[in-house]
Order: sequence, then C-alpha cells, then structure tokens
Amino acid sequence: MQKLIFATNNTHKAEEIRSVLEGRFTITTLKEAGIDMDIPEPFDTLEENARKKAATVYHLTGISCFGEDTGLETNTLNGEPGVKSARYAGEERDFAANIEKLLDQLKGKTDRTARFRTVISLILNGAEHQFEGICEGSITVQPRGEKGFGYDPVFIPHNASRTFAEMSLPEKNQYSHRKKAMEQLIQFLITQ
Ligand code: ITT
Repeated sequence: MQKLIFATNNTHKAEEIRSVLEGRFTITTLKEAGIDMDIPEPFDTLEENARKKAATVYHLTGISCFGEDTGLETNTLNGEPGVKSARYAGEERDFAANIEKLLDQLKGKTDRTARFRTVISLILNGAEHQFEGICEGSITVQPRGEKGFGYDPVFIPHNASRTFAEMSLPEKNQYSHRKKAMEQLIQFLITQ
C-alpha cells in the first residue's frame, strides 16, 4: 500500500481523511512520523499555506506527502475568517473564542451564507499537485452539537438541517469540503 505523510498536527483532520481513504493508502501524521513541529502558516492564501506545509515535510524527509489548509469564508464579512480561521480571535487558536467572535461579527446580518474551502497540496516524487473541495452552507445563530471540531457547531451545509457538530463522521462526509478535496487526490493517485 502506498504510504504518505500528512503534514498536520490536527488529529480530527487525520481521522476524517482516514475515513475517506478506506484502506487504499496509509497515512502518517507529523507526530507519528516523529516530526515535532508546528509548521507556520504565514501566507494570505490557503493555496500557499497548504504548499508550505507539504513542502516543509518533503524537504525534511524526502517522502511523498500532503498538507492541507482549510478556511471558513462568509459572504457578508468579505470572506472572513478565511485563511485566518484558526487564529480569528487570537494566537491561542481557541475554538470557542473563534466561534464567539464569528457570531458576534454576524449579529444582525441577514446574509449568513458561508463555505468551507479546503486546499490540499500533494508533493509526489518532488512535483506539487493541488486539489480543492468546497462545501456551501450557512452560519447558525447559536452553536449546536458536540461532535467534530473547529467551527462545526455553527455550520449547516446546504440541503441539511443539522450542524456538522450534530452529525456523525459518515454524515459529515456526505457534504464535507475535506472529503471532496480528498476524493480528487485519491483519483489522481490511482491514475499514477
Ligand atoms: P494543521 O496542523 O493541518 O495546520 P490546523 O488545526 O492548524 O491543522 P487549519 O490551519 O486548516 O488547521 O485550520 C483552520 C481553522 O479552521 C481551524 O480553526 C480549524 O479548527 C477550522 N477547521 C478546519 N477544518 C474544519 C472543519 O472541517 N470543520 C470545522 N472547522 C474546521
């Protein structure tokens, strides 16, 4: 089975991606690969940050790998929090504070539409390939649900009535940005 390093420290992301791979590829997270670092995400686009994560690991190990960056983009707030999603309320990367700030910024706004956008950067034998997955939806007025992570308690995908945090992982995968991007990566790898 083909082995890849997934340049992340986020165990929720790794769990989601393993649920899509269904045994076709083996992935190792940074920690599992013995790489103890939090790769900086200094850029203004998801594309550049995803590339930075994958390229950092490729230069360290020489092993084919992928990284991803995800942002929650709201229409009313001109795409915010977007690439700043992890640190929206400050450097502590506090999920509850990020959600509180988002709900505060959207207070009184009628347009609560938003999308999750994931960009995956794969470096395979030294060459980079990018894949994108988008999930359109809207932001609730109050958080709902205990599952998932990050902004899941305030995001309802189009054609659903529950937030991502009220869904099991297989249900989230029916809509998920990350799953869509990952499916493209899998299709690409299968044809290599
Ligand atoms: P990496 O190690 O992969 O960089 P991270 O947690 O830093 O992991 P990101 O930079 O992609 O991940 O984080 C963007 C923010 O968006 C962060 O606050 C996440 O919690 C949130 N986020 C990412 N994917 C999400 C999802 O599927 N559902 C809810 N929130 C999500």
